[in-house]
Amino acid sequence: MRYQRSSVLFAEAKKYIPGGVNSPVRAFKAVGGEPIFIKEAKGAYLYDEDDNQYIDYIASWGPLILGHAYQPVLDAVIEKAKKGTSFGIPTEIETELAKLAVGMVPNIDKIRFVNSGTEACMSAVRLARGFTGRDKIIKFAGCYHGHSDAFLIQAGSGAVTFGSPNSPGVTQGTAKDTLLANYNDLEGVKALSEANKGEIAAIIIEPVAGNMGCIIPSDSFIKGLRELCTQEGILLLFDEVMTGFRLGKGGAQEALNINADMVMFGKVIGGGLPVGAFAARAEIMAHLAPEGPVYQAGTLSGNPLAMSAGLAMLTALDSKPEIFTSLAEKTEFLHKGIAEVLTEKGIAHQINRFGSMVSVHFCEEPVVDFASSAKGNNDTFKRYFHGMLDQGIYLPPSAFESYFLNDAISYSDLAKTIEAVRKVF
Ligand code: KE4
Repeated sequence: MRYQRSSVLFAEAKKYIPGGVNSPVRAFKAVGGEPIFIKEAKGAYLYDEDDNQYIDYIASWGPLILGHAYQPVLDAVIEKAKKGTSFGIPTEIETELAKLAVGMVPNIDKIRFVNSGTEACMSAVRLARGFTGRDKIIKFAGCYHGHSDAFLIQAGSGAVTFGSPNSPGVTQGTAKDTLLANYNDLEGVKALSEANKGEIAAIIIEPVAGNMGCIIPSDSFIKGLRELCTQEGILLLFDEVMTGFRLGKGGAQEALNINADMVMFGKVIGGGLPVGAFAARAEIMAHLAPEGPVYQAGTLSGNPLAMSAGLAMLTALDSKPEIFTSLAEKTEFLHKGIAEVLTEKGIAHQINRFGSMVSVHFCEEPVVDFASSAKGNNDTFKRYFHGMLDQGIYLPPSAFESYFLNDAISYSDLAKTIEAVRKVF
């Protein structure tokens, strides 16, 4: 049986770990069925516990942009581990990675390392509040910035009232400081800003969204946000946990030609080990402890083992920027191939793509925000996901996620993937 050992392992995992997973999206709740368990991975391929091979389109949700077990990262981590993994005392390699990252990304002078994208976004919001002396933030429905309380909020009752919790355990007290707007709706943001004049510390956004599938901001929307923030003294926070070091050296700021006030990173910056980061111009970062009063800390933040993976990864990307072009071309090839098959089969679909982020939505209307993305969350998607999985293609197990291509994927892998779509339909 194709998934026998995974099924046994899942039953065992559920005895000791809630839902059998350490992050909900892995449990296949959005697509049905049981998750597979991975034994190992190399390059573009995953191998599950039943020795099935898969072409991997999630790359651990983004980090492994050069493929699994990338040799230069392995070598760096193995060498570093022999000298100790963490000291809780400053090390030179933290400065090396900080210097490299600051050199690759525009508009940042200083960077603070943490251990996840959640920590990066949570800390950036606290710093924005501390820097501006304001309490409220605006976020967008469908954008995900990690699981800290301020972000687990859904639209409140009225268009310009505050949000309401979308998870038990998040208090009304927290929710009142988070305002909800819709992606690509600049008028809605302006209305919120007007109704809360002088009270908004930051607008936090995924500059190219990846948690509603891939959604690209309209030029007028993202430019309008920048202008509004400048005019109102609001900090524009780019959550580049997905886009950072994936869209190019300079991430979404460079790709969209928009200057953010703060940028948050995760995924690629850690090369597959737990690293997050947030960065800004010196004036803002000077407010962060121990230099300034805004507190933020972490036992394993900047640990040399994780830094060694991140340094090897960013060094590879910095020295071979053609990787970004090659990845974008592979993603375009996949997009066109899938679109051709779905059109030929008469399947209603939308495909959104930006750089090496792409998403397939089985709906009639263009996908430009959370509401339109939700229309693609249907049985056709579930049939597609499992049909591809059974043919050895591992896609994100949710209609609200993006594919993340890794550069180890070959054109023959892409061709196989397109052929598999044809077989499903
Ligand atoms: P982490 O705390 O999971 O490292 O990062 C949170 C985060 C912040 N910002 C953006 C734009 C993100 O995409 C994420 C995390 N992404 C999800 C995938 N959509 C992680 C997968 C998971 O939750 O297991």
